[in-house]
Amino acid sequence: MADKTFIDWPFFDDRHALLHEGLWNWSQANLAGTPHADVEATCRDLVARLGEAGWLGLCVPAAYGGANPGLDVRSLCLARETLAYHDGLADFSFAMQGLGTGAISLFGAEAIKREWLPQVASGAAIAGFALSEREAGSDVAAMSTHAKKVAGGYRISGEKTWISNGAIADVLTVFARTGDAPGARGISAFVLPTDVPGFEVTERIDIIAPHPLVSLRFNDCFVPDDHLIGASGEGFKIAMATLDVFRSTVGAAALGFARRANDEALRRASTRKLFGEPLSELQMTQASLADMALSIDASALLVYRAAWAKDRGQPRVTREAAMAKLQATESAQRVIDAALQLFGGQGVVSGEAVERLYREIRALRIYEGATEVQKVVIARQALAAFA
Ligand code: COS
Repeated sequence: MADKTFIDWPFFDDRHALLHEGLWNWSQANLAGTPHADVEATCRDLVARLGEAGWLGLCVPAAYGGANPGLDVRSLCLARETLAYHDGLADFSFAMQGLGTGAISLFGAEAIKREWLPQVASGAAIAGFALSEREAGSDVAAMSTHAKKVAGGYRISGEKTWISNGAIADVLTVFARTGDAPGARGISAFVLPTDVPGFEVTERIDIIAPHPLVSLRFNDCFVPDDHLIGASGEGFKIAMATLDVFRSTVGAAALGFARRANDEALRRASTRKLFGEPLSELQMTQASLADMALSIDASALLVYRAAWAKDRGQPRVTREAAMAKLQATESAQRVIDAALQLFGGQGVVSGEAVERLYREIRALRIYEGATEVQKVVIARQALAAFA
């Protein structure tokens, strides 16, 4: 039985407990056996079903068809944790609706919000976030995609890679260089409907746990002036502020994977006999199970601390979100590895839950800011606070 006692922690309100229970029950009824062979088709289907059931409303503000007045990070984290426990692509499909429109919700023009956010909340439109490039991943300020100011708008040219949903999205948040300012200062954020002429999917990327991931090329794509998000040159800060919201949710997804692995391990330890007794009677098994329980609670405390801090109005949660993502993703990898070890040879059989989790968790230590980036962020914040 999955541990749900954390929902009584003081980080949460009654509405969070209701959300958790409702989404847990929905996931139990709807996500078992989700096919992963054709990831694009599955993600389209998941977005439609998550939208129809009302869960995508958590990804946009209430004024635009959403569930809460603003982006409630505790709700986003609870949703990702619960969906990840049940199915990695369900978590992914949910998360991208939020990340793909986060910058629009936080900084977009009113007309753009009205055009896209209700569609994203209902599942009628799919969203994506186009930041990374071959030479600009961790060092995102090194990007070379550029947007040239022309009459009535901008023309965007360049290439992006590792773009989730890139081939199935209806709308992307795209970051591009405007003007001549170097590094972080010369970047702007745009809304790009993917039916614009010149938009091209150049490559589908097959990864360890299949997801709809692609490389893109923008061939002089025109977007009107009001598709600029925030002010020109503010794109780097907009990207970082958006990641401040969503990095904790990556930690929450890792937490969901870890909780699932832990439950699989507990079931295995209770039922598998070894040397004439249940695996759970062996002290080395108990040590492993104790480490898992400790890691999971430590991660949950950091994830929900970061989410709570953001929800109560703390303007920057860069440090808290970095700690949450780092701790939850790194420790989930260890929890899942230990769970797989308890399964012995059965653990590496394709289709076994722990085998799937082992592949699913790996990318989370890299995307939306690799562990090494989170360490840089935490150290910089500690040094700045001391100065
Ligand atoms: N919120 C608002 N503004 C922020 C911010 C945040 N969280 N973080 C930084 N900024 C601002 C800074 O205040 C600074 O503004 P000023 O120039 O006015 O002082 C500006 O942005 C540049 O910040 P900084 O100097 O820290 O930028 P760096 O180029 O040194 O980058 C790291 C710092 C490495 C932390 C950043 O590039 C990063 O997070 N990289 C990972 C990106 C990522 O997640 N990639 C994956 C793509 S998404 S799948």
